Amino acid sequence: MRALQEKQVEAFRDNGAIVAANAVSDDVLRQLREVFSNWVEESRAHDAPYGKICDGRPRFDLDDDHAPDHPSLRRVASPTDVSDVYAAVAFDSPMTDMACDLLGPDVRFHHAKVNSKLPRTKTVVKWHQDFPFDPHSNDDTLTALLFLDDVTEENGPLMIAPGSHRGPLLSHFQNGVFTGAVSDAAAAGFEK
Ligand SMILES: O=C(O)CCC(=O)C(=O)O
Repeated sequence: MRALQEKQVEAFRDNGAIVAANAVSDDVLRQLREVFSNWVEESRAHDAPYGKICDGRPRFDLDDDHAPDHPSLRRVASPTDVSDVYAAVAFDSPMTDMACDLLGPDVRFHHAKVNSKLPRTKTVVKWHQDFPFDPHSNDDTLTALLFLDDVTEENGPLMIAPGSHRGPLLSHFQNGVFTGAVSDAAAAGFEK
């Protein structure tokens, strides 16, 4: 059975993104939030990024305003490796079915992460395109972003630039260094 309606699939093709409800059950959402809260609590005991994923990078990434009484855990890399519920959501959930409707039926999981913008922390995610982070030989790829909290204009909502999936691919380098963000001029174009 399909998880998305045809008009949602068409909207995805036209705009490059859709918002879809009920990607996980209420109980699974509660479990995801609980696991994440535990990671935030654990982060209070650390003063530098910690843990390790398979390529050697830290699993738990702290922003530079992190302190024991002000946790600023901004990213958890590969949560699917260390949490059964995060793995279940990635591999077998309504969200997975939605990804299959958009790309499938044959799909391959690439990676997962948790981005967080905790209250009163410095964390920002700058305008970027995902493709340059994980170049592929074709563009049959997508990012499924599951919101664990209600999203408001005040708590760091994700923004997208509809239609930008049609290109061009923009440089994420400045002075020869990969910055993970497009130039200020390109970002201003996205915000129009
Ligand atoms: O959390 C955000 O604001 C953006 C997330 C995103 O674009 C990403 O993780 O690639």
